[in-house]
Amino acid sequence: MSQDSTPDTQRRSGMVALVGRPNVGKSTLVNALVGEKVSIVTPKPQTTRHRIIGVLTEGETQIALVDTPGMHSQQKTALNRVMNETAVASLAGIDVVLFMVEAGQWRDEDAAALARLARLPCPVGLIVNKTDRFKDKTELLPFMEKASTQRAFDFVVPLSAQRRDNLPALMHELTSRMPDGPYLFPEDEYTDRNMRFLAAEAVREKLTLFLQQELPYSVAIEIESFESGPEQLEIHACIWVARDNHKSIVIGKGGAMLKKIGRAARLDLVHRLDHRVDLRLWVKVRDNWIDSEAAVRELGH
Ligand SMILES: Nc1nc2c(ncn2[C@@H]2O[C@H](COP(=O)(O)OP(=O)(O)OP(=O)(O)O)[C@@H](O)[C@H]2O)c(=O)[nH]1
Ligand SMILES: [Mg+2]
Repeated sequence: MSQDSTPDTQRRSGMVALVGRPNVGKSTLVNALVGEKVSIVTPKPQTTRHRIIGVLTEGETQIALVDTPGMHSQQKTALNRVMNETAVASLAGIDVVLFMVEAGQWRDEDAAALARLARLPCPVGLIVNKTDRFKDKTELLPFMEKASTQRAFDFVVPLSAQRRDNLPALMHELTSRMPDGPYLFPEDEYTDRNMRFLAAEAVREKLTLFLQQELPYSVAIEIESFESGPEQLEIHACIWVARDNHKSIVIGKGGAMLKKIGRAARLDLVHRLDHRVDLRLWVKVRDNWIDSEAAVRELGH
């Protein structure tokens, strides 16, 4: 029995994984359901690199939402491969899988991601996200028809994660499928990740937002120290880049870009951690780290 008066026998608790190709809105949905910023979101594909759990406890049900890196066909670098492996490995021990696509778009990469779910023993629901892009919802019907016949899905929910539209319909589908049992996480926790991880991800989010093109894909953040002083959190983070010329781009003219990234990440962290934060950033080069599996794993992937 847990600390409050509800016996575990009346509770339900389970794991729900979100999968799909990059950029369809998986992390946005996890954040919308949990009501906290669990996972970083950017307009660029391949933003999420880790398996991150967002925890939602409501009524007598706890749902652990597992955000995964978008499954992609590109396997060029060791980092690409490790991200795909992470997505597939995240499906072990899952009670329900949500396969997400973008309203109106069925690409080869969606088909490839769905093929990877072929032998899953658990229920798989189809989530058609970004329905806000269709003013007239009847225009969505042919797409819904096409997407929902790509597999014998257990349920289909169209929604807008960004506008929080139709989330109750999804909650209804999930809650009824959660097995009986005690909570997997403490009720007051909303993620399995610690503050160090959230700090590193805040820096990576700003970097991805502010830097152009390919560069964000070859950057990793390492928290070198994280200390809680009487006044504020002291965070020292190293930005690892893969080439010498990347270093000068991240630093920017007179250090302007690094300052911009640091300021935005710091404000984010102050807001999320409800604490004063002193964030110091360094940029270091580790030649072609994204091509070395050892380096990819060493840098936290
Ligand atoms: N219009 C619209 N945009 C959305 C919606 N949900 C997410 N987006 C946008 O889609 C982009 C990608 O969102 P993410 O949540 O990072 O997508 P993801 O599937 O986690 O991407 P990866 O981590 O790269 O696999 C961002 O610009 C979001 O703001 C939605 O419901 N409507
Ligand atoms: Mg994501």
